[in-house]
Amino acid sequence: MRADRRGGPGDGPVPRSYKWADAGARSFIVHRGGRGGPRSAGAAGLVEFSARRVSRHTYTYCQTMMRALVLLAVAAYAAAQRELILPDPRACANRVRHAHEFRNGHHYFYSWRHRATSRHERDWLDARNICRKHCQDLVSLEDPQEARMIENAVAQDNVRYIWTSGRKCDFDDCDRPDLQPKLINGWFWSGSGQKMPPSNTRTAPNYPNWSPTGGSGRAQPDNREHDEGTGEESCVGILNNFYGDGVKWHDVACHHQKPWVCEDSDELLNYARSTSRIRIP
Ligand SMILES: [Ca+2]
Repeated sequence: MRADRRGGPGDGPVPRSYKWADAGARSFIVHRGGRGGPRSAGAAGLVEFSARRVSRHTYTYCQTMMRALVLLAVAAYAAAQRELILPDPRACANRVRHAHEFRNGHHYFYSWRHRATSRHERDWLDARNICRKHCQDLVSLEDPQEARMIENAVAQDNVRYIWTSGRKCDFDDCDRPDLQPKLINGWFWSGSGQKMPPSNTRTAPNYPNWSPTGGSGRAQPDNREHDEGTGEESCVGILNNFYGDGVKWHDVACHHQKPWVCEDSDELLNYARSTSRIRIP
């Protein structure tokens, strides 16, 4: 089933490259920019030189144009470098807290329940940064109760899909034996840094709640886009019955745009409180 070609997992590939920076500067490939997303880092590939003989004037002109194109490519590449941001203490103090969802000392934020973001969808890194500005991060589902809380909200509000902070460790420094194979043992919650249980096991009913199916009919995570040559499915979304499978977890390419859920980050709250005189609740 390829219903995921419209806005969901699996949008068409336009190779881009940008910096992954939640644990240091790293590069990884994404396949579509989109709003607020990475911009062309491959523009240098557009620069081609004809082998035919040219006049000195034309040669100089071409040299100038090539320099300009290379500069444009460098500028585009620089613009494409995206990193995680530090929190803004004032934004932290004024963060929207959906108070009825207060758990283990953490407030949560549902993008579709807040008027200003109710229609917004962002790629995974942009969504993280929106959360981080407010001393939160994308939600981490470290136990079945928290997972049910978020999954129930997705179902009740009839939200098509959302981002979590789930991430596959498939960048530099992820070659530890205990993280192999990555599709089974390489998953962690980037919001809290906690490792997930192996994706092929269940520690409680429907936890972890990976879908038994997906775009190619295989159990998740399946890294389907990798097999199709269009990228890596390195981020974890919750999809609402997208494949007739109920509200389930899917590995999805990080450039896709989705609503999101933020959760208070103790680390970012402590940082903002220690570096600002603003009172942050
Ligand atoms: Ca998948």
